[in-house]
Amino acid sequence: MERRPLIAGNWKMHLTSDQAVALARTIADAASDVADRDVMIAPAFTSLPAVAEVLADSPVLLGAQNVAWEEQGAFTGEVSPVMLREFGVSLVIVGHSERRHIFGETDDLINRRLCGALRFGLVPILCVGETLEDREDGITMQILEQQVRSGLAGVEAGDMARVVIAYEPVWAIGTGKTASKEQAQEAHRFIRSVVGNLYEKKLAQQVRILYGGSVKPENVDSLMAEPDIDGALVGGAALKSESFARIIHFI
Ligand code: G2H
Repeated sequence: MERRPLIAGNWKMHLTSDQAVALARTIADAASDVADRDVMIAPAFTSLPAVAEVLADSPVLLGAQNVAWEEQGAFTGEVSPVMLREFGVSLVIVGHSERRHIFGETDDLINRRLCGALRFGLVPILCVGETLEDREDGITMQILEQQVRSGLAGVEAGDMARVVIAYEPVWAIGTGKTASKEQAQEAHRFIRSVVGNLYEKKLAQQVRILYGGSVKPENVDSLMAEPDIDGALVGGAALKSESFARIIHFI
């Protein structure tokens, strides 16, 4: 089953709007020759309108870093899926480990965000991943299974085909440590099997599973060569145009 790769840049809480526009321009240029893969950048909410203008004639997709689940209402500090769509956002990250660990987002909250994204036509990127302690305790796969099952609760097969999953081992995020390609492949294959148990095997074969955690030009080719790795969610290296340009041109 051919799955179209997706390279997604997560800019986290970096860059003013002017800086974001400048970086988006260089990425749009760098991605202009890319036809066989998807490229996405997710700036801070405040930069979305300006970056959307830059990407208007570009194949680069606009993503957001989080989303609420209602169209509007008394949800101070949140941004609705409808508000994101207004600026051409098509994908949204949910359940990033920084949301889970710094802001205390629970599996239930993340599931609500994911279902809200789907309901309003956005593609959710559901992030899952174990901590170093989980790995050392030998419970990596249980944690991944629980996060995948909870994150996808109530999602019907028809919607599941649109969901993207990102495996991001917490110990590899922003630390410079990358999971070995064997560790990443093992986790990706396991996540695909969990999806296969929840839905059909055929559907699991269609779902894109990204790797995230210190992806850089030096390791992207070997990670992408693994059979169950369908793309990358890139943080630090997505903020440098040369690095990200090389990553989107992975071999
Ligand atoms: C993981 C990743 C992007 P980095 O958070 O989601 O960041 O590539 O800096 O580890």
